[in-house]
Amino acid sequence: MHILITGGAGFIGSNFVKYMLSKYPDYQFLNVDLLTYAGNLENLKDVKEKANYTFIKADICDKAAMTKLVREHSIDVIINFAAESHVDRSITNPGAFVQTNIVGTQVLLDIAKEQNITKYLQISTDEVYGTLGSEGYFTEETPLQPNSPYSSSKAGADLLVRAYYETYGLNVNITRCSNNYGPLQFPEKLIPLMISNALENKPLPVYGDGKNVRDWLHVEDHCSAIDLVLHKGDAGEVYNVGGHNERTNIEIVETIVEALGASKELITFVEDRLGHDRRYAIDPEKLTKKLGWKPKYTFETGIKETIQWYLENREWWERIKSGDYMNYYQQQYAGK
Ligand code: NAD
Ligand code: TDX
Repeated sequence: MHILITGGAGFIGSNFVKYMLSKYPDYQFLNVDLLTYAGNLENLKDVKEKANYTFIKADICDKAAMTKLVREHSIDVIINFAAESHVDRSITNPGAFVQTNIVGTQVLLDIAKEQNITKYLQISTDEVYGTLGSEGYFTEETPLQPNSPYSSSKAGADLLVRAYYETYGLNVNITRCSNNYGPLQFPEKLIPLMISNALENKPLPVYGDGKNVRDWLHVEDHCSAIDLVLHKGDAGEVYNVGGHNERTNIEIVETIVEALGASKELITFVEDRLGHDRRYAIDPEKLTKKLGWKPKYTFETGIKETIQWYLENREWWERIKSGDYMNYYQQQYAGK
């Protein structure tokens, strides 16, 4: 297989590139990433010399550039991770989300159709389903009711993927996973933000009452799910990915504080996120029963290993936090 991975310098994409390179030495991988604030080639320094791996900087919205790359590298599969991914940023700047997440997906779908791509795999999110009350789970049949500009743009992309299957018969799959955590996650997201702030003895900003629930998935378990869908997914199907690890945000923050021996006094309740979804929880039965997926991590083992990774890779996140990210960070938390 000749696989195009877009957004492969980001958190999940770079974990996936490494996972696939070690599992499939006979496949060819082309990683295309625009290297926005979230893209970091340092994530891939261990694999950059591999003969079956190429990185090229490009924008998925640039049809001419992307078509040329797909042709030159004889691509037969596209896996689209590239996105603007942070909900808080989508609240302050929705335009960038519409551009990359919707227009970028449509450009890739057109290329897939025109260049006879054999499989197009869209990496989506459980956030397209909206929010749950205290009971129930998202299944693949749950209606799409996205609430943030981010999740709306991901839902828009999912609908285009569906349309290219129904209208043109393109062989597509969509995966919708819950919140990922693990090594190489950009420290604007809850878990790496809390770990790194605790290590720097900085306040730990918890939105609202801290009782919003997220369903946590280790990034390596997400990678194994994508691998299965890539090889065994039925055409046109959606697969939810989640490991039944629901936790309130305050539980997560307290777990981190305890593991690091940090002071509980750092926990600071701040103004809530606008339109903050209350609870996400995935029913992964289709993936487990039909494709035989089984997560390797429990939340307890995964969070322990993840905290250890951030302890051992302090320079990685310190470099990010001291750069451009600081401007955004100061703006985001100003007055909170
Ligand atoms: P990320 O923000 O860490 O990485 C996104 C990558 O896409 C970056 O490397 C960035 O440079 C690249 N990119 C952005 N715009 C681009 C463009 N126009 N052209 C090419 N590359 C571009 O995000 P992530 O957390 O790794 O998420 C990856 C995918 O998984 C996204 O589609 C996201 O919606 C989805 N997802 C993430 C989570 C999560 O918990 N992180 C959960 C569910 C779904
Ligand atoms: O400082 C914070 N304080 C806080 O209480 C931050 C950054 C977050 N939170 C809360 C908001 C959420 O309830 O923690 C929860 C998790 O927040 P994020 O890490 O921003 O993730 P979330 O908004 O749930 O979205 C993530 O999961 C689904 C990813 O960023 C998305 O890309 C993915 O689709």
